Amino acid sequence: MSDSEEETHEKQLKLVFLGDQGVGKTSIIKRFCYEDYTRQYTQTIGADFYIKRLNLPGKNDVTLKISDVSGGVVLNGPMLKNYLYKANMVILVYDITSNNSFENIKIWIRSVAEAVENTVTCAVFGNKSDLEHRRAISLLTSKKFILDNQLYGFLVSAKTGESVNSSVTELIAKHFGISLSRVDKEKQNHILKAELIVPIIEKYTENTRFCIICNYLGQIIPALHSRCTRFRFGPLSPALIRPRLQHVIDQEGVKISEDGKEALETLANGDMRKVLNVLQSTWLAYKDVTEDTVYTCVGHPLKSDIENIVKWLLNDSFKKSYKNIKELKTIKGLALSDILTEVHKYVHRIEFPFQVLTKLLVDLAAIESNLAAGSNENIQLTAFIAAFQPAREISPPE
Ligand SMILES: Nc1nc2c(ncn2[C@@H]2O[C@H](COP(=O)(O)OP(=O)(O)OP(=O)(O)O)[C@@H](O)[C@H]2O)c(=O)[nH]1
Ligand SMILES: [Mg+2]
Repeated sequence: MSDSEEETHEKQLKLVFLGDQGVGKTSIIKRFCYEDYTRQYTQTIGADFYIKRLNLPGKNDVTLKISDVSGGVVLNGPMLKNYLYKANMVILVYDITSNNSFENIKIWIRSVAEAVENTVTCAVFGNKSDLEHRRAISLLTSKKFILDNQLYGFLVSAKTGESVNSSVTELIAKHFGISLSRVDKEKQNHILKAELIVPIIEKYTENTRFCIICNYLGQIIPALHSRCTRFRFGPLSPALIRPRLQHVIDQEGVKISEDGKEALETLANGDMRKVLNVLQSTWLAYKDVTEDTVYTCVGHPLKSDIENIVKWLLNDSFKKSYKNIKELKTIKGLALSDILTEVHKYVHRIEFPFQVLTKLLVDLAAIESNLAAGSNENIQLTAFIAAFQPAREISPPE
């Protein structure tokens, strides 16, 4: 191969992020790809996919295909195998303030070993290093675990951005046998501050118009706001999503039912990327896209699941409701937050006395807020069942 061919040679790498729910996988990826961070927890449904190009020393351009797999993925199911298909590297993430998430890394490692056919490089990221005062896993314990299992280990914070870029870049460089100098490593942790953009805009204002594409407008400093005209792009309406979805279905020859299309639109909430991601995942797993397979694929409760849950909540004893819901959650890999969202919609269709309904809605809102803050799912499940007790006592419906 000539030098010039070597220079233009593109490297590719598939990188998969795994770990318990809420440990910060999506946050790390967004920090790495977009220098973006939000405190709001939005659970990943199924998996999201990202592409990032990385320029490594020696004119080595790497295209990273990053899969962000939901912590709720069923460990022994076909989906994990699909997401890990042809993966080169797996980053297992735990939250340094959660002992459970660290303990579960062992289970994730076992599941990866069972799911992959090729060899993959595994690394472990201890996330939320900014919460050092709440650390639950000692440095010694994590170091020993990394050494015993011959893994790469890093401590990062998606919130502050500490070590996120440098750790991922170091891993990729190691994978391709490229060595990074100290200057290369420092470059990775560079964060472009809004304060730095203002002087640049002012310097070239005579002959240049700048266009800033961003999320979270509220985080842009006022000095930049005042120099900009704002255009907002909200979620797409179903009328815009449907023709594009149909186009993809026709081109790819996907077998899909009408309720399958509706399920995709409902789950995506106006995000076309989600529509296509979920379509692709469902088709890969089931080859037949229907409402049931879409919801099963992303671990979202089916309508019949919600009907059963409400029936248990309103008719069965506390103990039986808990047992049934817990079993359903485990078997189908459902998240309580998804169950709560769907039950909340369902509750509006039941005729409760006004005071009972308002109390129930306030209680459900409190549980939702607790879950978003990352509280214990089991405790919230008991609170969820308890919230329905007054409703049962006053008007036990059919
Ligand atoms: N303090 C702190 N909070 C973080 C950090 N990274 C993520 N979080 C918060 O943790 C919560 C969960 O983060 P996500 O990135 O959505 O978690 P995830 O692992 O993708 O969760 P699933 O999609 O459910 O599997 C969010 O509220 C984040 O703001 C961090 O480095 N420090
Ligand atoms: Mg996520």
